[in-house]
Amino acid sequence: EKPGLELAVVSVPSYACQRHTPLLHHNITLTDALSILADNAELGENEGRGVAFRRAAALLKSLPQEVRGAEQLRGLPCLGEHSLRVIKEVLEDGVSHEVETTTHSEQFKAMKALTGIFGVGAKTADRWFREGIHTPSDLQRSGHTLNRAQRAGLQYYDELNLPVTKSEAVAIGQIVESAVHAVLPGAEITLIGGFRRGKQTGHDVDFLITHPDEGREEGLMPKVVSWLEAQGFLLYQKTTGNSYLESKEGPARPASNMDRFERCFSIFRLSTDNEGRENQTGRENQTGRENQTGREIQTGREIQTGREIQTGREIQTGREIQTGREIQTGREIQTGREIQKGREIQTGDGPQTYSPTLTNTDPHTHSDSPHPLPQTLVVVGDHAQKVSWVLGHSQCSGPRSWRAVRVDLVVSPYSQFAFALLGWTGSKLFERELRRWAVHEKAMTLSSHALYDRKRTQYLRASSEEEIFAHLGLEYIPPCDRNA
Ligand code: 8DG
Ligand code: MN
Ligand code: MN
Repeated sequence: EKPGLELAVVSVPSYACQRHTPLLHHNITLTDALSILADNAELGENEGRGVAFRRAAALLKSLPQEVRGAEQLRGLPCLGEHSLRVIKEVLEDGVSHEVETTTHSEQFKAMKALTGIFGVGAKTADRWFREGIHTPSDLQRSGHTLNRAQRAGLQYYDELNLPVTKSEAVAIGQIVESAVHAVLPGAEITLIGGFRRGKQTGHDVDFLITHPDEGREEGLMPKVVSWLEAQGFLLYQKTTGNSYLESKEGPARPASNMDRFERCFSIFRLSTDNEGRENQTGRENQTGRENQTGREIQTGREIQTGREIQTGREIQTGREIQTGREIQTGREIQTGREIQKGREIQTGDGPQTYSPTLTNTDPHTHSDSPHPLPQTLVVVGDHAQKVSWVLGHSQCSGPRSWRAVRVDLVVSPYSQFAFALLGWTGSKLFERELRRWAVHEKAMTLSSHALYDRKRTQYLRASSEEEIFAHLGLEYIPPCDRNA
């Protein structure tokens, strides 16, 4: 009668890094509910509670089939009392009261909207919320002094909350490759983060850069950034130097989960039409750029012709397709960010346009109404400048042929490459579980730099991810199965 009752007797290991967790799984309704509660806990700076919900969700993601009844969950690890209660409610009633209350709460909606601004964390968002600032437009109007990251975050709010597609990631990869090879021939560039795990969309694009001759990679990031800046590819960048060598802590005792590689948080300016792509920078008279672009035009970007972007129809369709599923499942408050988190099935290779026009751009309310929000429509007089962030550009001068994309670059010495690769491929929970496994089960300390064996008091070398899993006594889990 109930297929899958045998789930109860299947033994499931309790660390996510011991399990295969594919991108597509069988319990989306349940994991969506739990992930909203995890988000809410994290926004309330209750990290422990957040992790508990994330672990429960990850367990469900790893199950070979759909859970139909709570009795199937008996004997499974990672399901705390609270998570179990939520799961049972969803199984029985289709929804969880707590999840519904959360998604409709003013505070949750505001915190999601504000932390959706690049450069804004939970603490800052909470402070603003308590001052009555609930949306990016409230913030814009407030006249608050913002740092450089936040100003860029506000300016490109809409675009940065639209999923980055795989083909956009590929195009960015070609630009990064050009930059890196221009300043350091022989350097190797690897796509990391969610795209390496097989996601079709992401909230950003992550790259790891190294060079086989150890030492050649030193000081690489500022050169790459200068090159990119000179070519007009960067809308924002913040580079931080390698602090690993100077650090007194040593890799065995990292101060936090943050690593100390040379890295760059950036916002790229990516051309979105064929004309622009012929010289990616959008600067008309660049020379010698033909070889960089010849291939990009062929990368399945047919729907991105300038014409289509200019027609309001296409743009609106794009948004509707991206949000359609959320509407169906009553997940009104879900934003572009959510869509990126494991909802790739729906977005797929869908429209890659963004909205440069006055469509409804508040990600938290747009599916409540198919009509544009008044706040984004009032572009008259003094308001014109203030709402210009909604348009993603400073002048209301019509459509443009590029979009902003968040890009993370990391440089690692060759000898640490495998650790950096493992540490930056994610998912975040998978990484966390790897480190927890290392400490609690193996008395080892794992970071994105090294693996330290505390019993043998020595570092364990590895030149591949497989070797690291082996050192840890774990079965090798390929990137596509690290979607915990
Ligand atoms: P998304 O962008 O598609 O939403 O997903 P993602 O690619 O998995 O998330 P991400 O936020 O881009 O993070 C990618 C991986 O990088 C993830 O495993 C977490 C890891 N990571 C950071 N910051 C740091 C850091 O400072 N140190 C280390 N070691 N890892 C980090 O995001
Ligand atoms: Mn990413
Ligand atoms: Mn990232």
